[in-house]
Amino acid sequence: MNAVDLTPWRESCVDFATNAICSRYIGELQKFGARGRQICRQDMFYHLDYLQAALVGNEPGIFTQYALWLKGVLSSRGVPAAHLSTSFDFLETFFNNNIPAVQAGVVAAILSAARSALLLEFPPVIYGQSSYPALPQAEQYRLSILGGQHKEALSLMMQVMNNGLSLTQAAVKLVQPALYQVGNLWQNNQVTVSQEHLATAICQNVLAHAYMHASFSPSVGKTAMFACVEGNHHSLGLRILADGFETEGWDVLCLGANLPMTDLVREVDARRPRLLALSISLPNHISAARLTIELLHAEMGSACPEIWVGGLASIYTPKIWRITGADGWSADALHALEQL
Ligand code: B12
Repeated sequence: MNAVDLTPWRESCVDFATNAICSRYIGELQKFGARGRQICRQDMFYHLDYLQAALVGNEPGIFTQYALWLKGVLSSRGVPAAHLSTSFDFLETFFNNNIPAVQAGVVAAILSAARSALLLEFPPVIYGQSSYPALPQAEQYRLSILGGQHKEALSLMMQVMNNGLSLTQAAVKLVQPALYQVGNLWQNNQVTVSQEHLATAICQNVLAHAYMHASFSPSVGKTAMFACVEGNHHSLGLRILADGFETEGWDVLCLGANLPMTDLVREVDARRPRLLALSISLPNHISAARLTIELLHAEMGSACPEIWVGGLASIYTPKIWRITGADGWSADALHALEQL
């Protein structure tokens, strides 16, 4: 059976569930004014995004992980997580009343697994484990980027490179674990969105500076193109990967964050790289990658380059990357370079 496509129902489902939840919790929501309703609505769209990702991946765990992650985010901000299960009830009611029974059954099973995990009080999901051990300096580096200590962060990066680590090793073992930890702290409401942005901006500068000090192998005469799929704004990991390829002698075209699908296809067709690397960070980017790859195959046929996917969304659910139709996957930039 093809994955149920919830797209035609998005607006009506979100309207229904938002109205229902706002009526149920009218007293509690009043203190947030019109914003309360807006946030509720936005959350319903997120629920549907993750529900769709679970359907596309045929992997209910994607939605359960999301529910547990969101429970952590909400509880750390003093929002009772009981609302979550009730929201899922309303989504289930909507689909029971609006889509064929077999499909509604699949949706209901995913929602029900998530509700059970919430009820059983499974611990919150943390999206922040690197596959390589972090360097001892990673903790100091994290403190520097969160404190806005740009020069200190840069000096730690240069120190580990002067100690013999390559640009990619330093990025994966110093910068990456520090940023994963920043994400965990944001999740627990221990750092603000501004601090997260500050930390990212410093890392971008540190990486640009470190690039100037990297060692580069002679050209291997191959070109790779790098892009975040449409909707993905997490471009820093992609940059580390692209810079890593460059140090290995590849010619690199890094197109950065949130590239519209049709523009990407046009660019790939015009430049004909040997390899295309697509980055996916949130589970709803899995569908975007799948659609992009389908479009590339349809437009380019046998001229389509080899395609790899990677990024956070591909790490926590084993083999989920296969759903995208890509030819290869790696957990991080070091792992990717080992496969060249
Ligand atoms: C910085 C950051 C942002 C920045 C990104 C800025 C930028 N220019 O990149 C901004 C502010 C834009 C952002 C926005 C959001 N973010 Co954010 N973000 C992060 C954070 C803290 C760090 C990301 C990062 O750079 N990591 C370090 C890099 C080096 O790691 P990486 O991306 O995994 O990349 C490595 C590998 O995955 C791999 N790789 C990556 N791409 C590819 C591609 C291929 C082909 C291959 C082979 C390998 C590969 O190689 C890389 C290098 O080793 C993460 C925390 C985390 N755990 O990552 C949260 C995080 C990813 N964000 C999160 C969320 C929720 C959001 C928002 C929805 C928040 C919001 N409410 O606005 C939005 C969504 C935006 C969107 N639509 O994409 C959550 C996602 C949770 C989930 N349920 O999946 C996280 C995990 C935070 C958390 N712990 O809760 N975010």
